[in-house]
Amino acid sequence: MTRAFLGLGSNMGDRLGYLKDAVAAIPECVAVSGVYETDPVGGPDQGLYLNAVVELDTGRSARGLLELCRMLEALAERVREVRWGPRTLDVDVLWVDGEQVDEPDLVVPHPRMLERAFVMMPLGELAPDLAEGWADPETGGCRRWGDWDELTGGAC
Ligand code: PH2
Ligand code: MG
Ligand code: MG
Repeated sequence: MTRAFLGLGSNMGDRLGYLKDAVAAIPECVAVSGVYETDPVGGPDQGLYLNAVVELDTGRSARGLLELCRMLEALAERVREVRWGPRTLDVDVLWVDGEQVDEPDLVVPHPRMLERAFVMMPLGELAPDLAEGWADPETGGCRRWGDWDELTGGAC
């Protein structure tokens, strides 16, 4: 079994509800970070995101995790329109211990995670080893909303 991390984001509809449903549908979930409310980075004018990171203890490869991410997004009836546009749910493979992938549809570790406070702040709660040395230049638009357990009743 391998330690892996997925990043979750939502900025449409019942944002916390989408995060909750996704976490509940990840069988190998072992921990969830706090939930952060974050300014949108890139893309068109759009609403604030809720972001969180989930830790898994999994037998799936990075490729298998990408399939899980797509399944979770389909559960949230995500419609792909503009790149980096508003979405009910985005789930990205951030990191898989011991695995590196560089393919057209999948790059792991996630190629932009170090630029994104909305990834590194929640990731740092679960994996200080992966966030060590990372410092957000501006603590850019990323506010901790609350603990997962308090907000959701602890589903994971
Ligand atoms: N995801 C993006 C683009 N911009 N901004 C925030 N705050 N949170 C996100 O999850 C996010 C984003 C592309 O996946
Ligand atoms: Mg993303
Ligand atoms: Mg994505």
